[in-house]
Amino acid sequence: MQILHISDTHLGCMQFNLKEREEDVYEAFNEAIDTAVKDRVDAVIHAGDIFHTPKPSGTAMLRLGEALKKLNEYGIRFFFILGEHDISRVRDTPSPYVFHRLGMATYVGDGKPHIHKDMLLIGFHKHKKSESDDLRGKLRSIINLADAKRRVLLLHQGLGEFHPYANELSMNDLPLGFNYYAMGHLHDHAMKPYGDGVVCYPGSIDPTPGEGIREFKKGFCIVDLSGSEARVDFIQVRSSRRHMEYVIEYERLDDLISRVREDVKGLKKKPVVAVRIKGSKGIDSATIASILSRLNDICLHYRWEVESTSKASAGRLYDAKPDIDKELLKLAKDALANEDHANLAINELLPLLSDGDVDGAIDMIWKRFEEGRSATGR
Ligand SMILES: [Mn+2]
Repeated sequence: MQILHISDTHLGCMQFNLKEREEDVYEAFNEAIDTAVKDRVDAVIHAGDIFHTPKPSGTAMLRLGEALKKLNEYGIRFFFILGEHDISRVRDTPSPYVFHRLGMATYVGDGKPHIHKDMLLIGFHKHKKSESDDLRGKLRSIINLADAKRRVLLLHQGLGEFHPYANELSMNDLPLGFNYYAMGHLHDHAMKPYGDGVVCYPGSIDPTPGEGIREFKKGFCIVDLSGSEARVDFIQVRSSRRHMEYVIEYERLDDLISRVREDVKGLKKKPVVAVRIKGSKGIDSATIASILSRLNDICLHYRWEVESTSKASAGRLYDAKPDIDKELLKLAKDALANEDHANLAINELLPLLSDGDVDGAIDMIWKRFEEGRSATGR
């Protein structure tokens, strides 16, 4: 029994608003699907954040549909749960669920046991941090793992042991008795042994906007469940567009162009480049912009920032900003003088609007308005 575990594909995601970056994501996804076919795996399991937004573009829907069609042709079943990016905050059929309804894939985020060959799959869709207690209860109530030989649990949650700021659950909240804990949500690949099994995040398949520009290794996992222990192979995506980081003194900025030119030799795709310029005085932005404009022919995209030599650089975080969220909510409460309105603004509207989902935000306001109207009996 061999499965391909993938997560956080964010189909339709377009880093820097560039069409090329959207294509990179599809290319990475297709690599995973081609590997599933080539290795004749018994199933593909997706641990959530299939699409980048709850209302994906037609192209993103089509690319998933094409992948599922191919898997179906080879008799490989696709099982999935939903991540927060897949779930609309208004009542609507989640986009990936369409493929479940059409019989092309199987949704397993309902907490019920699903049997596939000699494997038992149980999954839960993403639960918000405020629903963690509810999810813990559901996880505790998983008993009687039937006589299935292989047992796999799918979750789209942050575990504190893997990321201190994304601690929706701790590993101890996971029920024992599974051979493999197929995780999604964290975008860096990582795994740890737990009980008689392995807890594994494959990570995102390509950098998403929140991840910034940094060197990376992206991929998916081939998991062999034939033996008593799960054997996990992380397969790196080969088509990834390189992200390159350069740190350079302001005075030596001229040298950078030839250095980058040398480094991009042999690359199939023009890279994305981040330049961190060090220096303390006499820094002129116009000079920097003019020198770096020569990167335009050799890079797809570049960004630069001046790093004051006296200041420590801030860490990069994504999918995890509990303190900022809390602070925003507090400011909104102060400004609106109404806790309900502040919650609506920060927890419901802001996530929709920051994804550019204006229709979703309008739907949300209508829904609230109608709920309010029925509550007052009018
Ligand atoms: Mn994600």
